[in-house]
Amino acid sequence: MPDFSPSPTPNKDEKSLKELPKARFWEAMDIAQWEGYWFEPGLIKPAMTFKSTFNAQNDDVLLASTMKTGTTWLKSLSFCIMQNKTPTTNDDVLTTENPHFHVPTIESMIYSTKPPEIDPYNSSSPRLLHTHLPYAVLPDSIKTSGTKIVYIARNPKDTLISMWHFFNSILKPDLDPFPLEKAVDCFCNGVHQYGPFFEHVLEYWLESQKRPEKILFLKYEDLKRDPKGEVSKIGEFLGRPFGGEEEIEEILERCSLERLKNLEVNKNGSILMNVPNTSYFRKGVVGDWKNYLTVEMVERVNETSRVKLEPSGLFLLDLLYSF
Ligand code: PAP
Repeated sequence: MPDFSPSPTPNKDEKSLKELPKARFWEAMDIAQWEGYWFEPGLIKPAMTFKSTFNAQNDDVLLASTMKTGTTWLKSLSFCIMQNKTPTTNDDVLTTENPHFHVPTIESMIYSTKPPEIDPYNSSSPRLLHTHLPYAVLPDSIKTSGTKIVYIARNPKDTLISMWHFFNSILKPDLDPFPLEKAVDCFCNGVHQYGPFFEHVLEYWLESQKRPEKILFLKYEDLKRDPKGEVSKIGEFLGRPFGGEEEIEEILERCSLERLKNLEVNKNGSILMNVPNTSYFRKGVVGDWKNYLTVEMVERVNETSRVKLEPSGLFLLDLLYSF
């Protein structure tokens, strides 16, 4: 892995990092804006290094998502699919480590509590990797090689509620939750980790429309509605079609929220600094936003989504439920 520690004589990138626009997320966390997106500042140097040095190969697979849209599920499913076998109980590696260990998120590896299963910069292909970075800053080698990208998006209201629970538990465990009205505001203005959400999903969506053989664009709600159909689609896309329905059922069971949540390895410890493994697994339902958002909040998020996504043919609102 490249060295991300500050150099004694700051280089151009390090100097320019200091000049990036800054904001305070939820009055609790500093974030900085790079290439139009907001990040916890420690992620920006690894993101720059990834962009400028990563050498993708034709058979690499990159999973991509913004936060809280189903990353952990997609990592688990893709990991099992890429293993290309039906593991017996004894060699089911999902029981040995959290999915984020098996499929590292490239830019946040510096915060790993132990080195992830593979070093993206030094292991040979095919590599199964993940990033939360927007499409625009992906390395050119990923865009121009045969590397396949699988992106997962989610209803913005459920994403927001998932994010609200997550950051409340991480940033404010002993305090009252951050006011939801303000959280809606930050979300719609795009001032949050890996935000703006809407531009993030739109970039991948547009690219997937241009190059469907390169980017598979999934929706969390479709995976919930038709898990077998969607998992079969992932297998086909990755060149690892399933032999039969039982194989798909087995993988779905292996990667189910209930099962993963109750594995010892996910009930304890932390794969990334300050983030308990338990926090990746909550309810995993569609439409939980109804339990939290007021009519005004719903209208604000819906309107943002309608204006920003729907003219491009991307519909993420209430695919299974209506308000
Ligand atoms: P991340 O961005 O921190 O990696 P991510 O995995 O994208 O988080 O999203 C977490 C959401 O996925 C949680 O949703 P919730 O807050 O609405 O409940 C989590 O419960 C859900 N999730 C995690 N694992 C699974 C799974 N195996 N099946 C379905 N949903 C899951």
